[in-house]
Amino acid sequence: MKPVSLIQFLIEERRAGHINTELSLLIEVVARACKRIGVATGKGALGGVLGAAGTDNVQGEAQKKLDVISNEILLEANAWGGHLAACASEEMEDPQPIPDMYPKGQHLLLFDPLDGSSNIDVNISVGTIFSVLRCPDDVTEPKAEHFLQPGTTQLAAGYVVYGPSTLLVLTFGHGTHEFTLDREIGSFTLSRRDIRIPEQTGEFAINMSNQRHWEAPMQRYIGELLAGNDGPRGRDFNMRWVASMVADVHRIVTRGGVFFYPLDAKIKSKGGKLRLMYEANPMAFIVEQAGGAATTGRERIMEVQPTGLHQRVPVFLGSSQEVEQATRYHREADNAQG
Ligand code: AFP
Repeated sequence: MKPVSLIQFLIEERRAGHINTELSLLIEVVARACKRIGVATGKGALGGVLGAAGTDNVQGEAQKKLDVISNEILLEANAWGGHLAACASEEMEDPQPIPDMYPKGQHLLLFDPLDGSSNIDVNISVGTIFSVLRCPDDVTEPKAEHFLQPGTTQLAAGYVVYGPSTLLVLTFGHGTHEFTLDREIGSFTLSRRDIRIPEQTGEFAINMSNQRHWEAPMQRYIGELLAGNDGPRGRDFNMRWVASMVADVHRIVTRGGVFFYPLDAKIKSKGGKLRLMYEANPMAFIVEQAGGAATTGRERIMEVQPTGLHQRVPVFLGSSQEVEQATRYHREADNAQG
């Protein structure tokens, strides 16, 4: 098969009427910025980019040097790109307007510039996650409220995983597709079109160290997986946890599986651990477009009406049979409590 570059693929999507020119050019800018982030993360200690930045982000988390570097690379690339009205990041409290000296576009971009950054110093895969929304027509200076659109309104979503190879996984709502960075020519090339996540799986991902803090339906569901062949599920399940959402989700997009970051007593007051706008929504769009499912344990993630730019939600995503079973246990428990 003749290799298909990302640029060719974007032109095909435009010709198919799935995206407009501005959106395809925006994705090119984001992909190019992620190539630069890949180079920076790849340098590691030799580039002096490991370790803490000495600052905290809006969530009160200690920032890694590469969190700050990746954020700046994405802001800079998208500022002059001319396809955005504004962007928002995990690393910034408020949306970043496009400087007046640059042309503005009709899109809003949200991103987690370096997800899993607590793993960067131990050389485990990390990634960039992004989501694209339309800027409301009558808005010239977007504020946080203009980003608060449910996941169903996303025009595009994607992640780049910086691992042994650098991969871009992307959806515009017409399937989910994977591109591998050809480091010799420096361009992303289509490596899998129309990815399908198997409905059934024998592999789950969750931070087991939080078990005692989970709600009863989560205890029940995971308890049954751990009981395996000797329990009501009648088959064994294996566990994986990288603690980089991008890496855990990419494993599921590649061979199936189910990922959970449920509500627990420790994070209940925050509403969850993972952020809705630039982690849960884009991953839900990608997974659903690959035939999987994504809920908060109670409702479809992409139907959650956002109330805050950095809002957190519980996340259940992956192979549909397991997401539906775990969600059913939570709904049954809620109904039983009346
Ligand atoms: P960092 O970006 O701070 O490393 O957090 C990573 C993350 O947001 C997500 O990528 C992981 O799935 C999750 O947190 C890991 O959480 P635990 O540290 O509780 O395992």
